[in-house]
Amino acid sequence: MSGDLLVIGAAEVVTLAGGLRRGSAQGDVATVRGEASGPLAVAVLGGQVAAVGRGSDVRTVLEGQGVDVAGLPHLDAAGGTVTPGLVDAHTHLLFAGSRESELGLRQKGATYLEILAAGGGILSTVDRTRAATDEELLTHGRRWATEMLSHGVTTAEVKSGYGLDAATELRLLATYGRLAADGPLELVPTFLGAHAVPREFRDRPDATEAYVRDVIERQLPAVAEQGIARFCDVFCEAGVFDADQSRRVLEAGARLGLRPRLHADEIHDSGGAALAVEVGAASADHLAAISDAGIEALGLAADRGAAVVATLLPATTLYLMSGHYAPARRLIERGVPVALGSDFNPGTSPTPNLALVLTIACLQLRLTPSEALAAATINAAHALGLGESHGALEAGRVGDLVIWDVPRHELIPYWVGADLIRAVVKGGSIVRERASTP
Ligand code: IZC
Ligand code: ZN
Repeated sequence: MSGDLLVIGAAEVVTLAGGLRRGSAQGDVATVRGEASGPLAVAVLGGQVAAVGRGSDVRTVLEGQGVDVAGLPHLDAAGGTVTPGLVDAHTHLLFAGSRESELGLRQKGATYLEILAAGGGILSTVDRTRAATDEELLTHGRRWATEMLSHGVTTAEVKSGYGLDAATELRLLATYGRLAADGPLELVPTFLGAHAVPREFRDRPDATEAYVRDVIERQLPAVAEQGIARFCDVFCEAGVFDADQSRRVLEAGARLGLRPRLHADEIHDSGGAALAVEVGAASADHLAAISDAGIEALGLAADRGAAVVATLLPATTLYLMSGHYAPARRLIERGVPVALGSDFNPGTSPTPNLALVLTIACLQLRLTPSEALAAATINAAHALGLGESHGALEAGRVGDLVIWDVPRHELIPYWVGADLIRAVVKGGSIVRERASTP
C-alpha cells in the first residue's frame, strides 16, 4: 500500500519524541543509537509512523499487528542517521525576479531599510511579482520547493506579501494551494499583506494608515473568505509597520480565524516579542534586536504554558552582513523554545537550504547540533501549529523522515554545505533518493 515503508539498517534514529523542547531540554533529541543493539528501523504504515527502534523489535511489533513484513517496501539506511523530515518555519517561497544588485549596494554601505525606503527592496520584488503570470509563479515555486525538499525539508511555512493588493495577494495564496496539491512538499500558507506599504499608497500623507486599513478591510476578509491561509503575519519594524498597526492587523486576522505570527525585532527593537505574546502568536520570528524585556515576555509566556516559539533566521543575519545575531543562548536559558527557518526570500536570504541553516545556527547562534535539530523539527512544527502531528518519529505522527549519510546526527551540521542526504520520505513515500551511495 502507498505510504507503507520499512527503513532498515540505521546506525542512529533521532526521534525527537516527547513534545516541544525548551530550556535545558532544547537539545534533548531522544535519540536511539544502534551500537549495542544492532541496526535500527523505522516502520511507516498508511503514511504514519508505526514503530521505531531495534530492527528485530520493530519486526515483532509489526508482526503482532498482522503486517506482512517481507511484503513491505524496504529502504536500507546503510549505517546512516534517520531524523524526522525538517520543517522550515519561515519562508517567502513565491516571488518573481531576484535582487542580487542589493548585495553590491550593501557592500558599499547602504542598509536594508534605506534600500526599502528608496523604493527598492521588497517593492522591487512586488513590481516583478505583480507582472508575473500564475504559470510563471508556479514554475518558480516548483523549482524552489523541489530544492528545499532536496535539503531534507518535508514541510514549510510559505508567505504571501509580494502582491500588496488584494488581487495579487489572493493569486499568491491560490498558487500555494496549487503547489501544495502537487506535493510532495507540505505547505502552511501565511497571509503577509502587511509586508510593506506599496508604491500606490506612498504619496499620500497617511500612507501607512491608509494601507493598514486596506489590509484589514479589503485583503483580510477576501483571504479569510477563500480559506487559503492559516496564519496572518506582519513585518513589524521601524519605518514599516509599528507595534500598534501590527496589533490591529493581527487582531483583525485572528477575528477571521487566521492565527497570528510576526516578523519581530529583526533590525530594531519595536516591542515585537511582547506584542507576539499579547496576541497569542504561534511564533515570533527573527528577534536579532530583541530587548531584555522582550526575552522576559517570551520566557513568562513559556512558563505559563502559552509558549510563543522564537523562530530564529540566522541565514538572514549572515546575508545582511549585520553581524548582529539573535541572542539564542539567552532565549534558551530563559526557557523560550527556539525554532529555525531559512527565511528563503530574494532580498535577505536567498537560500532554500535549511540543512545549511543548521550549520549557521551552530556557528553563529552557538546552538549545539542537537539543539539545532530540535529547532528545525519538533519546535518548528510547533511554530506552525503542527506540534502534535509533525516534527518527530513517534507512533501516529506523519511518516516524514530523512536518511543522512552520516552515522551520528552531530555530523549533519558539521559537514558544511555538503550533500549528505541519501533519501527523503514524505508520508511513507520515497520522494527523493540518491542514485548511488557515495
Ligand atoms: O524581500 O526583503 N525582511 N521581509 C522582511 C523580507 C526581509 C523579504 C524581502
Ligand atoms: Zn520573513
